[in-house]
Amino acid sequence: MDIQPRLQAITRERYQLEPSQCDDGQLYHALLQLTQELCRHRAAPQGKRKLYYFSAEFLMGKLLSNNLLALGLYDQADALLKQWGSSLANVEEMEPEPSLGNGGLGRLAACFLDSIAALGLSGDGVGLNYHYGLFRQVLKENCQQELPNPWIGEESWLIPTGTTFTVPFGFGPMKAVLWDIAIPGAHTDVANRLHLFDVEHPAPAPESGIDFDKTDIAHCLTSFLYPDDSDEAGRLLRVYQQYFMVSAGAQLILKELDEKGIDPRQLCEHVAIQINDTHPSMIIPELTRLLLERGLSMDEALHQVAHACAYTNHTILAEALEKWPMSFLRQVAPQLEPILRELDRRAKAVFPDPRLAIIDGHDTVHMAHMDIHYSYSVNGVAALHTEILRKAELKPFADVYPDKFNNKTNGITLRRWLEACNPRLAELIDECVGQGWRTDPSRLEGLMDYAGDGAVLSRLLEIKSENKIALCRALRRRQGLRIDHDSLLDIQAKRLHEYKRQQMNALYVIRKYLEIKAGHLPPHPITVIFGAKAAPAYVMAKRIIHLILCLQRLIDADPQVNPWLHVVMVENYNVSWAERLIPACDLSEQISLASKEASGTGNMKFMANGAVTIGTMDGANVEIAHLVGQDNIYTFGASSDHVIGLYAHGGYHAWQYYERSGIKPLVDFIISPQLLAIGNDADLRALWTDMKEKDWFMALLDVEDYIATKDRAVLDYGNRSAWARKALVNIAKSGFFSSDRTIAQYNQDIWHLG
Ligand code: 26V
Repeated sequence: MDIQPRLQAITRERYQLEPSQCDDGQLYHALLQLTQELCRHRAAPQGKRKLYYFSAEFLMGKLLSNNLLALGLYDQADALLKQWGSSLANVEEMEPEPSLGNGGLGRLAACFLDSIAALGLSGDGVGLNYHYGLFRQVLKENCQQELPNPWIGEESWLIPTGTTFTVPFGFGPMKAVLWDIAIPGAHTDVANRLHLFDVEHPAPAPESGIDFDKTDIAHCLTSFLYPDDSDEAGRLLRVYQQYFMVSAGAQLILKELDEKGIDPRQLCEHVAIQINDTHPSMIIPELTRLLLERGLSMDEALHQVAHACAYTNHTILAEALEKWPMSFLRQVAPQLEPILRELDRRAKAVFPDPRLAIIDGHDTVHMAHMDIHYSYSVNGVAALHTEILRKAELKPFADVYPDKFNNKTNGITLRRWLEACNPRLAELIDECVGQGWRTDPSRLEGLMDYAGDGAVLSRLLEIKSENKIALCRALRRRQGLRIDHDSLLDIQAKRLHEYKRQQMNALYVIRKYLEIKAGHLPPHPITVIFGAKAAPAYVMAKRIIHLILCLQRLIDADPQVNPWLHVVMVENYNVSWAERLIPACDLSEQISLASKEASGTGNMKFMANGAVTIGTMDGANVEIAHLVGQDNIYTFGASSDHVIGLYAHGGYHAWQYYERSGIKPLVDFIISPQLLAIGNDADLRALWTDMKEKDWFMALLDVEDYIATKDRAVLDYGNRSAWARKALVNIAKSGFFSSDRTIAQYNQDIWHLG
């Protein structure tokens, strides 16, 4: 299809200008309109069963390039824009990034929508339309500050549907307004939808910061994703958000069934509901309630619900396994209480073991327990994670429901995370193995034939180098930083959490700093880059950011050190930053405490872009290591079994490790005069104390092994052709981590969409 005439007509109509006279903002809006028109003409996929993927987060990233790629118009649009004096890259700068997610779980949901559509499966997302998103991170005075992140302009990807539902809150009914985002499938002619529910009259952005009236449910329910839940009003608001999403979503499901003329007594034959972590769990009692209203008996309703719902667990961190006091639920949705009590009564009648209870002795409702009893599938997100769920975290459940438990190792869409973000690498792959990998990622394996091909390996290094230059340019433009693009780029980009151990990486930086000051230079310059947001109420995470920023300052100002070492904290790490960082990365940091990272998905993105991983045997790192082999990954650290044993027996004492001669000077440097001169005394001291006395995620247990392993990687990096070979093997083996494979497995084992 030739899009030039329509684009021309749009710019004439909108601006009375030819495309070549338009600025990038005008071109962006013209392309947005065109893309929306083309998506509108796409039909929904057909199937006996339709999937509803319920998630509190969909971390979509910018949509223009992705949608053009799916429509098969990417190259044509780019060529036209170049002809008109711009480019897709420039025009894309005009697009605000939708801010509907937080980290891995939300980005996974977005990759899944992309793959579901690309496989031509009938499946829509259901979530909330947050106006100010997570938050926008600003780095000021060596600290993170939070600002609203508005992304919905006059025109956006949101399509008004005219559909509304009434959500029956305890305080009275509230209207839920449905907006849609089209999800066109690549290599198909169908499109699914992301359904986002919103309040009728959203509140304006807070004047400063992200504080707002958490009790003003009617206007603020969709203001922010994960409002600060350190107080009761914040926690209640989260329950309001969750019930709003599932009540409106359940009504949407029943409306669509009605429109197809299907009796709700056959719901489970026509509907699959994937519950993405526990945030949407109230879909179970809510759908049950609505089916009872439609005349089904409790037995009939529960049969339908339990054969429609499937639950994915994304974390084993206890604090993220949600449980709500019944008093909260009663306040938000009193009509759920009798249903929840009945669900609990029935579960207890069959399984009296109190560990399996939905409602415990304190009248607290355990959402994951409800999900497991009333779903037909429970899955973990990587082989190790599922094994830990089965053998430890959820063992009592796996013992009574062995057949419900299954693994679905996460995946990423290579369309965004390779084709779009690293087009030169994609072209090189085309030249080697043909274009078939774009629809069948297992063909990336064909690259293994080039592991000894000097010409291909040097092309690979050239492409990496170009991507590094582009990243350094972006860092200079956006943050005024001067980074040596020839240095080894070592990147840790993910949410900030103690279990992910950015603090351990900071200890490596301190070690290098001290070595350089003592005259021991590394074999080549190293740049350690962090991208991370800390949850606003997570004090320790903010202190780790503070430490990193203080180190950045210290090193930047030291001419003895900065030719050899840099530390960079990227401001406001988001999908767009990830798309620049990942193609430029040499060494990918995946250093969580073994057993704590359910899967990780950044690890897969870095690998597919030819970064070599340094990582613990945790989450999907285990599968990566297995695929690429020990020569092509740097693994270190205690095993998950060992770590689980330490927690079980209280066998870890940070101070024993702190006293070691290789560790103490690094930890003590946190409160050195140099750092105290830059940073905040109380914060650095609190971090120091925590690290040597508590260190809940055992950074000191692994830090020596980590430093030795990383030093080995840094040394190996000097052998450029051997390093390029490692990169090539990583790319070749990354096909397994395509979310198309993951979704095909979900469909085959769980959804059966037909
Ligand atoms: C839970 C909570 C609860 C307290 C308030 C804030 C908050 C925010 C997020 C969550 C859920 C986090 C779960 C999550 O993101 N898990 C990640 O899921 C990825 C996709 O499966 C996986 O790759 C990561 O390893 C896992 O951490």
